[in-house]
Amino acid sequence: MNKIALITGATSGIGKSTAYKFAENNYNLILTGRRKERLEQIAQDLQNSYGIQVFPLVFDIRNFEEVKNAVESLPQEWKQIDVLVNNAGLAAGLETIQEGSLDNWERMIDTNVKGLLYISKMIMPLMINRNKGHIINIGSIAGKEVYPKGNVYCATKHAVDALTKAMRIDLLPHNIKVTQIAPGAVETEFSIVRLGDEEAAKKVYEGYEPLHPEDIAEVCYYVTTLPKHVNINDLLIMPTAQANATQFHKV
Ligand code: NDP
Ligand code: 8X3
Repeated sequence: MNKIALITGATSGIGKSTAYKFAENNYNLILTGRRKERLEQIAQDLQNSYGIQVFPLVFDIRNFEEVKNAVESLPQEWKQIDVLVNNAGLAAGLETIQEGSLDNWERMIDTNVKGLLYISKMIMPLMINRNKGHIINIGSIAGKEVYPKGNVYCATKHAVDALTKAMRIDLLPHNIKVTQIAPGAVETEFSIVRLGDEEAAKKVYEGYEPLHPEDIAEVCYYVTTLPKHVNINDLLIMPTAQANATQFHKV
């Protein structure tokens, strides 16, 4: 029987590539996001291309009732979740902390921190019941360092870093692996969402080769392939042309 992975934020970028990587490796997939049409089109394509089954769940991860109803709507056989990829997330704005907007702060905290907690709260008991599972949290270089105008986004990713460590401790008796994958710059819709401007977003990746979402998907799958007794706790993955949060070699 195929294993099951639930990937949040699968309508785009890292989540979407991760869905293709797990599908290639015969996982059945629960894919989530708010954009229903995209999710259904991706689900159809994965089913046609890889002969796996996909269960799309459309919800806003910031709303616990929606998250709860969605997970409870899964048929029993779909609740045997082997891998949870906590990927849905975003940055909103790039402003000094004194100029930052409350609306942007709330979007980031509600999505990146509370959303990750909401979906985990629904899935952890299912894993505990089966005494197995693997949770992969997508952190960021922004969860390891703080950079100018990164303030609240960096704080949310530092929270992901802390929650990953906390999960590893509290889930220890339940045989559940917990891994953080923390990327540097990856070219996705991330900067379009952050800056609200496609031209400005394009410039973020000019003059060097950023990571591609497939690079992260590859590693995300790799960490699930290790023997039962081996867990990768934390991986910081950068473009070769990026040394840390702020230093790039651009030509
Ligand atoms: P994208 O914008 O391409 O993808 C973000 C995904 O998150 C989308 O599928 C989106 O789905 C989903 N999402 C956002 N808000 C919500 C919400 N409220 N409810 C449900 N789903 C939501 O960006 P990336 O692929 O780059 O981002 C994925 C993760 O990687 C994020 O956690 C990001 O912080 C992290 N990251 C990104 C880096 C980068 O440079 N790109 C580097 C390091 C980490 P929809 O809009 O359909 O709801
Ligand atoms: C996204 C990468 O450097 O913009 O997490 O914070 S960065």
